[in-house]
Amino acid sequence: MTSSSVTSSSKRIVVLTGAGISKESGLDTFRDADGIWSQVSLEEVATPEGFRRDPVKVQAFYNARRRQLQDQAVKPNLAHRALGRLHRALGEEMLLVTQNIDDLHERGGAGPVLHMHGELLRARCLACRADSVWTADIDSASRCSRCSSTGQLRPHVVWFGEMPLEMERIYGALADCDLFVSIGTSGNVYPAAGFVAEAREAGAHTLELNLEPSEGATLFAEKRYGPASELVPLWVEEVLAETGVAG
Ligand code: BJW
Repeated sequence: MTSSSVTSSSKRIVVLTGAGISKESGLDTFRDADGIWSQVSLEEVATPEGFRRDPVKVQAFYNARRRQLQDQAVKPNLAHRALGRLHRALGEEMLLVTQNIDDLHERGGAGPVLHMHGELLRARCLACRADSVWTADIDSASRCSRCSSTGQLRPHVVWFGEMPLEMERIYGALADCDLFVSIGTSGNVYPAAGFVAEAREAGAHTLELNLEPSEGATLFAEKRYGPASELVPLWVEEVLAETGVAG
């Protein structure tokens, strides 16, 4: 990260977000009582083995979520918008890492966003390995826009047992940050659940913003609990006031 865009009191910030930040936009979380894993089996829809066993079922699961994401009713909420404002103000001093595959951070004004578990609006070709923008359903007749193979597209998402994206860049930023903030994630899924320990090791202040204490709550130096749409805008105001950067 460079220090060109902020004042001398600036901090290098890594923000990690999870499904909780998109809950108030109408997207289900995974592990809450009414969450996605209470409706479908994780092993069947979020593993490479599940995809090999029943690709039609897995494509249907992601096709439905892709359609829902593009529904007019699903919009960035106040938390996404506040992070967008912060990201624009801090520029490269802030790395926004999300486990979410939705595009609500981008629509809320943030960017570039590091989607460590992939993106719902992209498809990956098993033949040429390229990923490209994909907003329609994927089925056995879908054709790769790069190599023209048919029936080779899968959702561009990271399933259990697969390597999350851009890990080197994330660990580099964690080793070099002054502040690590985790928002709306239960801390059940690694490697993301281990980021707080990396940031502590680097001497960073650590803050959890979540509806309730996460699995790793005791590792955070500071914690605030409540809905993201309330906590995040307040925290962003504090950071902008501290750094003296106009939001
Ligand atoms: C609100 C709110 C509101 C509600 N406001 N908050 C140790 C080290 C390394 C790996 C492992 C390890 N132990 C085990 C593993 C393997 C495995 C793993 O973690 N398993 C666990 C179950 C134990 N991990 C993997 O396989 C990963 N790959 C991997 O590890 O590669 C090797 C590697 C090793 C070492 C270094 C680097 C790599 C891949 C994980 C892939 C996860 N994929 C999914 C699905 C795909 C995308 C999709 O379909 O959407 O990603 S699973 C699912 O969980 C999804 C999410 O991104 C992820 C995290 O969930 P999240 O966001 O935390 O959601 P919830 O529902 O759990 O929590 C929501 C929270 O919000 C709750 O706390 C609520 O209270 C809160 N909330 N409303 C604020 N309004």
